[in-house]
Amino acid sequence: MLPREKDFRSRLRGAQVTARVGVWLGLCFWIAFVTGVFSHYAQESTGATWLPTRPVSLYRVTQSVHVLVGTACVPLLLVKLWSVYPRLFARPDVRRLRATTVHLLERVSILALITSAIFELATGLANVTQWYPWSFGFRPSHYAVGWVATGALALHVAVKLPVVRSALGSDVDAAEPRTGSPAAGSAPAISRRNLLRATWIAAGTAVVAAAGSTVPWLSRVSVFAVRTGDGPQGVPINGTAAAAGVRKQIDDPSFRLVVDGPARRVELSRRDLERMRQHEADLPIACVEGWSAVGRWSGVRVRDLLALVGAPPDSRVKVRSLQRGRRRFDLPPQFAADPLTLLALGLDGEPLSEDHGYPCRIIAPGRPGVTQTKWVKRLEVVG
Ligand SMILES: Nc1nc2c(c(=O)[nH]1)N[C@H]1C(S)=C(S)[C@@H](COP(=O)(O)O)O[C@H]1N2
Ligand SMILES: [Mo]
Repeated sequence: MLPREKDFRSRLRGAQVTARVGVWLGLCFWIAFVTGVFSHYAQESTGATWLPTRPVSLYRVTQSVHVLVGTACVPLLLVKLWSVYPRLFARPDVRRLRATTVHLLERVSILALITSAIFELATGLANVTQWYPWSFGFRPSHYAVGWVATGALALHVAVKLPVVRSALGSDVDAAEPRTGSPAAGSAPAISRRNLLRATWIAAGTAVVAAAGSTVPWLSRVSVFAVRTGDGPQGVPINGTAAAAGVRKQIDDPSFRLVVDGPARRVELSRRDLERMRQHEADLPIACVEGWSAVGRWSGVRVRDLLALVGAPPDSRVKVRSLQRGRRRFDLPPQFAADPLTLLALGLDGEPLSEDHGYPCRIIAPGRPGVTQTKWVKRLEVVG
């Protein structure tokens, strides 16, 4: 037989705990939503014309925050679900139609909230560890379900506001604020206050354990950090040249970069590119997965290449990689014109390694890592 709500007698559960954990959980979800929508639009294939080029670490900061608040949500959500799950077994009085209807409606909204929240955390975590055990696209689904979760959350907050208010106003270890009952049942082994402390510590530990992917001095203690800044030339790599199937082409001495503009079209060997005026830029690679690392890139300004083919600096540039079937990420005008946007030939004083995009790759300030195309073969001015 199914248990009933009153069969769960732990005094550790209570609206005081649920509300306090819920406030933090709601805040983290909201921050994750805002930074997530930003990240989604910053990755538009045709290039986000609204995206500022400064600060250069803009996406690094927003995406680290996104992944870290998401990580904090895992222990918070577990404690919150634990604190309310006896309510799953509450049964409405079916003789009262209205109460039953309200009960069912509330249950449906809670179901949407819980499933979407679990979906977001599970797919997000899997993405951070680069584990894609599903066949649907991560980004569109994570984005769409983010809206479901945020909508369900707004409804939930509105419905629960009176309970939350009264629970936050009463002492954590006091009896239930609404019923005022002295909460019968066995004395808990720890107080609610200590349960909350343990929850904050768990959330903080999860964040510190993951933050090393993006905060260098934390990398030694960050056991969950997948990327730690070790990789060729001090910058991690996401996909190798071998995995991208480009090794043969990048070793080919007849490689020519094609730049296609309104006045002419030029073909440049790596040698030709090296003979052009070289510039340096300290810029981060900041991956959607939450890791990031700064490199000292050197190479040719994209706007100098545009000048070669008679295009104004603020042109929109289509970027093509040697890698077949790779999604395209154009350079919108503000990035093409930026003096820090390079067609990089070197990293950390050495020629670019194969896995970092040899013979040449795009590096632009403030953009998502995924848009920093490696193994570039063609730049085409499209407007
Ligand atoms: N052609 C190509 N460019 C690419 C990728 C890729 O798979 N293929 N990965 C992107 C992603 S997701 C990131 S985060 C950065 C990683 O850059 P790095 O490998 O030089 O660190 O490159 C981007 N450029
Ligand atoms: Mo990435």
